[in-house]
Amino acid sequence: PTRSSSNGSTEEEETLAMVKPDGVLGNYTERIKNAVVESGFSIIRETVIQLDEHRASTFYVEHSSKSFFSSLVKYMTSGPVLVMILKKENAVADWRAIIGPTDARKAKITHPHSIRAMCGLNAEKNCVHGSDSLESARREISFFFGEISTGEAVGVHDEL
Ligand code: IDP
Repeated sequence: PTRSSSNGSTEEEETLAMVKPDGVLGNYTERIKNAVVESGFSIIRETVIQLDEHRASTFYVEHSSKSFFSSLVKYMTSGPVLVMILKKENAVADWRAIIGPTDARKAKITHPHSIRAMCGLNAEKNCVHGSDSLESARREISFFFGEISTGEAVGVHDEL
């Protein structure tokens, strides 16, 4: 539900989106950014970075006991990633809906118009990330961008 603040404007939300290494290396970045903008998100900040093993492991620490963890870390460090803060009403849930289910093979069947159906390969190499809750979004935004996340600048570009 849309909440209204006292001045009558709708409250917007921020989420963390990432084009994973297979997405960047497969040249899907522009298509994904087009989908972002066409879906009504503002890109508040963006940066291209190369994750190292420690940083990738920390980002996915909740999966550290899973059998696929070492493979996941290897995948996430296999090339650069594009990290973006996306902003709009209901950003967290809407971005999750647009990227589709985790397993890109299933996405191709059940959500053929999703981003993971477009550029993902399987349950691991699924080309994009989206925060799964507002709490995760806050944690992930500060993980990549520090505490100063609520800027108004659009398209700030600080690629490494
Ligand atoms: P999500 O990215 O859709 O939120 P999570 O369950 O949080 O999915 O998993 C994080 C990431 O770990 C996935 O995006 C995918 O890259 C990888 N992953 C998840 N499940 C599997 C699996 O069963 N095998 C291999 N990799 C997986």
